[in-house]
Amino acid sequence: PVRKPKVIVTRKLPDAVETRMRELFDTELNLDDAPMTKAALIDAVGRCDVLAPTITDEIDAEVIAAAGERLKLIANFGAGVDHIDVAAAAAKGIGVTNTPGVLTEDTADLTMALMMAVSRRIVEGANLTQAGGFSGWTPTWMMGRRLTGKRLGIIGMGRIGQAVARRAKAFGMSIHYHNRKPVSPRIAEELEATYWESLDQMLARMDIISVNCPHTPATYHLLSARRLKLMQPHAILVNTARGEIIDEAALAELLAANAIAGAGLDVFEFEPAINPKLLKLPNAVLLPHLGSATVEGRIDMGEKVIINIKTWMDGHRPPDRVLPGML
Ligand code: 8YV
Repeated sequence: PVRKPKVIVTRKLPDAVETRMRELFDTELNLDDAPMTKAALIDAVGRCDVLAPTITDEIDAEVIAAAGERLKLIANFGAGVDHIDVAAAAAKGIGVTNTPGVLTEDTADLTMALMMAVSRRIVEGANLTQAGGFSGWTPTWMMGRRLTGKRLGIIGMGRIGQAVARRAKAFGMSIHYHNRKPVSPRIAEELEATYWESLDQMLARMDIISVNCPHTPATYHLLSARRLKLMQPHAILVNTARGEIIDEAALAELLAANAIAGAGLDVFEFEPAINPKLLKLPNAVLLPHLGSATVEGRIDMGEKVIINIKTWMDGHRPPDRVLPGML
């Protein structure tokens, strides 16, 4: 019989996923569910065929250098792979896969939820009401801003960006986007989306900005202090991608000064640490990285990890291979 590959899973995954992995592979689970230390990761890559990490594992060049002969695949549980040095892995002949597609709709839903929460002051209103602060309706009570008819500028028009666009279109918003290149004419027509080659120009004209691009060296601090200042004072910024894409300290300053009206953030530059200024702002809605956090989504992500490992095991190219320089 063929030896089952040794798979080390770095975090607690949904039970159904862990059960299936145990059936298929010689699976080692991380039972205490704490993020792995660097030393634990270095130990793990030295004695497995496949590592199944998550965003909380920094698989840098040092970890890759410690990989043993056996390590052939890093099957990430998640779409973003900015915590993995994909080029260093490729140089050692180690493949990297991710889980795109299955978290698209959930992340787009959460993007809309943040947009609505900020524009309609939902968290502020809910907190006030539960604290017993609803003292009676008045015509000017807690007015927010309408989404219908507003201009949404999407940064990064991949799967998630397009799913946000579809939802926003149904809300009666007009769709604008900045991307490395325009989407296909068919998609542009379906979404009635306007392409902005210049991010600066788009930022200056939008009512809402949604960040939906991956974090790469090219997008690190893409929304720098200078660019954030181009946004209109009534504009709202939503980020369900990666914190590193925005200069978080600069954003906190601008929100505090009401130079940007509000922000809905699911991700942070130094996650899980959050700029303390943001924590105190009434115009910021902050979530603990929940983009793909649905029961269904997390099971689907686990299934993708399994399919990628199994395909590789069977001697084929895994469907979700990430290549250096691809993102
Ligand atoms: C995950 C994510 O929660 O897929 C991603 O890129 O950010 C989230 O869906 C996380 O990455 C899991 O590793």
